[in-house]
Amino acid sequence: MADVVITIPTYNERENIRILIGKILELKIPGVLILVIDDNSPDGTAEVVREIGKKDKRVKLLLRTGPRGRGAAGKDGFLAALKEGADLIVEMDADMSHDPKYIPKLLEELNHADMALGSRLVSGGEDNRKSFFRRIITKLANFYIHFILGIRVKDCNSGFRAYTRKALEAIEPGKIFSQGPAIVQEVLYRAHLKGLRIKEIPISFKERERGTSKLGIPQLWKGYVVVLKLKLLHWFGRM
Ligand SMILES: Nc1nc2c(ncn2[C@@H]2O[C@H](COP(=O)(O)OP(=O)(O)O)[C@@H](O)[C@H]2O)c(=O)[nH]1
Ligand SMILES: [Mg+2]
Repeated sequence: MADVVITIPTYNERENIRILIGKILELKIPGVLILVIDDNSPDGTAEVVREIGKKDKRVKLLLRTGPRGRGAAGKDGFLAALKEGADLIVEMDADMSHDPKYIPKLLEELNHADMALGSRLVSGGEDNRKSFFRRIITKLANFYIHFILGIRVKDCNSGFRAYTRKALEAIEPGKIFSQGPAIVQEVLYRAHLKGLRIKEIPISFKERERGTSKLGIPQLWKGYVVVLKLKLLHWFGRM
């Protein structure tokens, strides 16, 4: 039984995952379990995690072998975290964009909120990515999500989040349908519809240090369509 489960979806993150796990363990979070959900990455990410897990029971691999997807992996991670008996659940990327030093702060916020997220767009937060295009896309996407879904969170696309068990149960992870990166918006909308208290804490969002991004233009475009779909599903009473 773990108190805090940190879920990390991975696809070809062999170079990042060992370093990230080391940094999280250094935080010495009581009752922590790091759960890496890997989609059978061709670069052998899973072997690295399995090997660490053999020596350290605080690290566990959840290997997926079906069709890959950030959403499918995220959903499995949430369900597994609840099964592990987690009181608090964190989700984060493996590529060092989400600095683990913020984890204790996110967890602390759960004393006053149902959900806490690392935000680039609140005062004190920053987006340090080099690509002007990516930074502007993030801002436009937020504008669009605020307008369509009526969510007041400033950084709706942040995938660095912490949940109380109750909050995650309210979101009903078993019902998540997004197979890809749109899970980030879907989960936030589910949280919004449930009236969860969401707190943003400023983070400095870094460029990924190693490996390559899996989010290209087609996924970005699909993300915009999914936001509309979420609204329509809500209108038709399906969400
Ligand atoms: N399990 C799994 N993880 C994925 C998949 N696609 C992306 N990820 C992970 O999701 C996180 C965010 O992906 P990333 O490529 O950094 O997206 P970006 O930050 O938007 O460019 C990283 O930890 C990725 O390894 C996938 O298909 N399956
Ligand atoms: Mg990334």
